[in-house]
Amino acid sequence: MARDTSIFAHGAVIVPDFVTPAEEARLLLRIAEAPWLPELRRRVQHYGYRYSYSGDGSREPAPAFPRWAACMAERLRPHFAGALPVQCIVNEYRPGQGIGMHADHRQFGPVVASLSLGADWPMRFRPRAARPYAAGALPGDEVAVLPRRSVLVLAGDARHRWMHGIDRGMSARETATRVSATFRTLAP
Ligand SMILES: O=C(O)CCC(=O)C(=O)O
Repeated sequence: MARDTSIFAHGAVIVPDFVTPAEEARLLLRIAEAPWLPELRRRVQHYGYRYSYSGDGSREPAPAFPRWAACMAERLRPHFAGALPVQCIVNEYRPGQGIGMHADHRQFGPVVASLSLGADWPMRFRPRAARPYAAGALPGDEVAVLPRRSVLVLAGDARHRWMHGIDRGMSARETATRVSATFRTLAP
């Protein structure tokens, strides 16, 4: 992928080792003991505000951030230009599970930051231009491995003009479970 067409030249950054192995283990324990929402093909937890997957732009209140999420939100502030993230989705991906190509709703703020836990997993990135929602590989897609304990920060064009997703074919080759916690502010 030519450097100037990469999402990493347009506002995406991977911050390695954002949490230590001991913190990762504690976070996974805290997350595992909380209730999961079973409404998708993967298990999720929503905090602060519920994210509407139908794309209707609704923003219903959700349970308050648990202590671990409040600590992570505080630690992520510098990546949000000092703003405190107020919405978090935890996603659990088992091998063969994924998340469709999407860009986050515009009612959330200009930065999205996703903490990866449990396993290194690949994520697909795609400019929004042509056939943005197609599953599987398209020419021009970029795949990057998100290392466990890292944070992926999407800002600027990477947030609004690119899509991201994990396709199930790709994840079927994985052997371990990945858990992510994605943090957002609200749009002004
Ligand atoms: O799993 C991730 O890192 C990203 C999750 C995501 O894109 C979302 O919850 O909208």
